[in-house]
Amino acid sequence: MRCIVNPAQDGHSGGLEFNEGRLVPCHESPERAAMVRDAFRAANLGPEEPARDFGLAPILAVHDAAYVDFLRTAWERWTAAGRGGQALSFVFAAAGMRRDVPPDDIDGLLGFYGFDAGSPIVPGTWAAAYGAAQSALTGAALLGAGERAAFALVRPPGHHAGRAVFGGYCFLNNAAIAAQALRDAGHARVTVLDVDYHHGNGTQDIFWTRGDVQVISLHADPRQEFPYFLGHADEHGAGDGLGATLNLPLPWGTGWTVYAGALDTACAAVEAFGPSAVVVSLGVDTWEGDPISRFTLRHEHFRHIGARIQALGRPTLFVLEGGYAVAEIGRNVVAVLQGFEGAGA
Ligand code: OKP
Ligand code: ZN
Repeated sequence: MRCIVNPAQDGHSGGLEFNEGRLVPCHESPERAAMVRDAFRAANLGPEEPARDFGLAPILAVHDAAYVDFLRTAWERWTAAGRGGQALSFVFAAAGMRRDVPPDDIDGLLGFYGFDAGSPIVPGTWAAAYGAAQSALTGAALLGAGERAAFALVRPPGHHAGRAVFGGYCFLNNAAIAAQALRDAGHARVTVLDVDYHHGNGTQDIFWTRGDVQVISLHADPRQEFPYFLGHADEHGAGDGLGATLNLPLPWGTGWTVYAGALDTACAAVEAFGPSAVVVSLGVDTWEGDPISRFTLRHEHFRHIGARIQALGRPTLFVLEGGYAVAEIGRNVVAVLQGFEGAGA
């Protein structure tokens, strides 16, 4: 399978996130992508392919125009306010406050559009997020050209980014943008299957009322884990989308046996929905040694995840999400792709 790469992604770098009471270097770093690329090369999984540029239209098909405008100009506004360093929210529009009047001030805007203090905007953020979305779109185009599978090696990740919200290291929802592009290319039903450790709240938000895009997420229970305020089992979608959202929250400490059962439940739901393409939000922060997560999957289990997804028998686009054990992220991602390809089982 081909691996879509885009050097623009490396420009989102050097930020600090607010973590356990201190500012620390962002867990989500350019080295992650370099490690995955090296592992993909070493495994001889296929050629690398540069991202093509599909412009803003496919991004605006899932994101709010004013939000995209904010992201595009946030760094400019930050420097115009005399700031350097990085732009990070310190105030948020919580329950009981107004959401209908966007502030003019950059600090207010950061809190209006952001939902956490862990997603700094730096000079290269917009170009990187835009580049990642273009990589995902290139992957969708490869499926359109008849490829059975493709891998978009993207960062920053996307699944926490909603229609008009950033957070959880995510700015543009790469998987959702690709899923919508597949819809627009003629796939009547598309599934986004999210196996990242964290709930894909942004993807759920984007397709909440849509019956044509199924959103399934296996993740740490939001009672215990980020993003805390979405991802419960009783969320099923609304309107035309009722029944097209499936959340499978799992407790801290979840290992392969329980995880595999939930993955079977997820895959049965995919079969029942009957999509003609699947987009996988591929996070490997479910690994036992991940520094910010608390599942206990072992390296060999990632191959099983890939094999189970392959058994769905649908054109599949893998889009990278999380995984913060930098030294291990490459081999864990590659194990999923090898499991899918049935290589060296
Ligand atoms: C993004 B993706 C840990 C802070 C965690 C947010 C995690 C975002 C994960 N103390 N902050 O889903 O992998
Ligand atoms: Zn994650």
